[in-house]
Amino acid sequence: MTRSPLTWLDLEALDTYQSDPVNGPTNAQSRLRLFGQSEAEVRVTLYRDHHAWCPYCQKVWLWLEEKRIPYRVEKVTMFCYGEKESWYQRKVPSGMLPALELHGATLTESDDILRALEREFGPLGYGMEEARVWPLRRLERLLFRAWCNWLCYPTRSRQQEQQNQRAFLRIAAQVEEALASTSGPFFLEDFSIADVIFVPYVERMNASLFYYKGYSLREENAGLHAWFEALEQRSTYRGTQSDFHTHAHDLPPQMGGCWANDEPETRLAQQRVDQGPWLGLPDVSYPEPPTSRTEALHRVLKHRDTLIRLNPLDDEVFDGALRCALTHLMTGEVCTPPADSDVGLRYLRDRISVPRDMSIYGAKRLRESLELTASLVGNRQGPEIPVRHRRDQNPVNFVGA
Ligand SMILES: N[C@@H](CCC(=O)N[C@@H](CS)C(=O)NCC(=O)O)C(=O)O
Repeated sequence: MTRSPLTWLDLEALDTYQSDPVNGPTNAQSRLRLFGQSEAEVRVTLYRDHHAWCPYCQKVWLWLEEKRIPYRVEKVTMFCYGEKESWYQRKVPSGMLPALELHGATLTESDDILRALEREFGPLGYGMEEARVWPLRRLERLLFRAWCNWLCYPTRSRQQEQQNQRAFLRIAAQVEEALASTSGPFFLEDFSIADVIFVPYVERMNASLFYYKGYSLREENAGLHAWFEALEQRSTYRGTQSDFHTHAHDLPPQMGGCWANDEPETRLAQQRVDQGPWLGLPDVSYPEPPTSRTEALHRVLKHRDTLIRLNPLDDEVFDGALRCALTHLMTGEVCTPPADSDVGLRYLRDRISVPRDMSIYGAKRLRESLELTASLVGNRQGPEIPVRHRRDQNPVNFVGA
C-alpha cells in the first residue's frame, strides 16, 4: 500500500525553510552579502558563474566570505551551459570568470583579484606573495598538473594508467608532508590564503578520482582527510562545497574530457554516485543538518513551474510524479507515481547541482526520494548527461524565477 501524493498547497505548508542570503551563512543564491553592515559599505562586485561551479570563482568567493567583506554578486553564464551575456562580454571581452569591480576598475585573473583584495582589505592570514605561501602555491600547481595528466588523457595500457596514478600519488605525498609540517589541520598554522588556494581543485580531485578512477583521495590520505574535516567546520566552506555528482558531470566539458579506468571499484563508485545511495559517500563528513529536507523542498517549490516545463515528461504526469517524490521526502512514506514517470524523475535526479541549487545534504535527500519514487515504476535511466557541454543546465530558464 502506498499513500496518495500531497497537493502543492500541502507541500507549501510544509515549507518552513528560512534563510538569510544577505547576512546569513554563505550560500550560492546570494546577490548581496553584507555581514551585518550597511549597503553603503559595499565597495566590491564579484562577477561569477550562475552555476556556482567555476573553481577560480570559488577561490575569490571563499576569500570574500572568510574576510566578511560586503560585496555584490553578478552572475554570468559559462560557455558550456549557454550563451554568454552580451553586457558581460562588453565588460570582459574574453568572457572569462571571475571578474571583480573595485573602485570602478574591472579586474580579471583570480590571482590578480586576490592581490588587489589583499591591498585593499589586508591578507587572509598571509599574503599571496609571502615566502611561506609561494612553495604551497607551487605545490598546488604540481598537484593540479599531475591530476590532469591522470584524469584528462586516454591511456593506451594499464601500465601507462598506473604510471600516471603513481605520478599523482608522489605529489599527493608531498601535500601530505606539507599538511603534517604544521601543528593543525591546515597548510599554515591557521586557516589562510594557502587553504583557499588548494580548496577548488582538491575538492574537484576528490570527486573526479573517486568517480573516474575508483580512488578516494580523502580516505586514502590522513592529512587531506583531516584538512577536509577542518574545512567543513567552517560555514564559509560549507556554503561553497559541491558534491561528487555535480563535479563528476560538470568536469568533462570544462576539462576536455575525463577518462575512467577499467577497475571494478570504479564501476561501483560510478553506480553509487549516479544511482545512490548518496548518504555515506566520501564527499562530506559533517553531520546532516535537520534542515536538509525542508531546504530541498523549498528550492523545488521555488522553481517548480520551470522544472515541470523542462522535464521530458508530459507536464501533468511529471507534476504528479514530482509531488510523489516530495511527499516521500517530507513524510518518509512511499507514494507510487504515474506509470512511466521513472525517466522524468531520474532526469531531475541527474540535474540537481550543488551548491547552485541546494546544499550537499539537501541534494542527497532529494536524489534519494526521486530515485526511490522512480524505482516504484521502472528502472529506465533518464537521458544521458552530455559530456561536451551542459546546455541541459542552461541558467537562462531559471533566471528571474
Ligand atoms: N587564469 C584564470 C582562469 C579563469 C578560467 O579559466 N575561468 C573559466 C571558468 S572555470 C572561464 O571563465 N571560462 C569561460 C567560460 O566558461 O565561460 C583565473 O585564474 O581567473
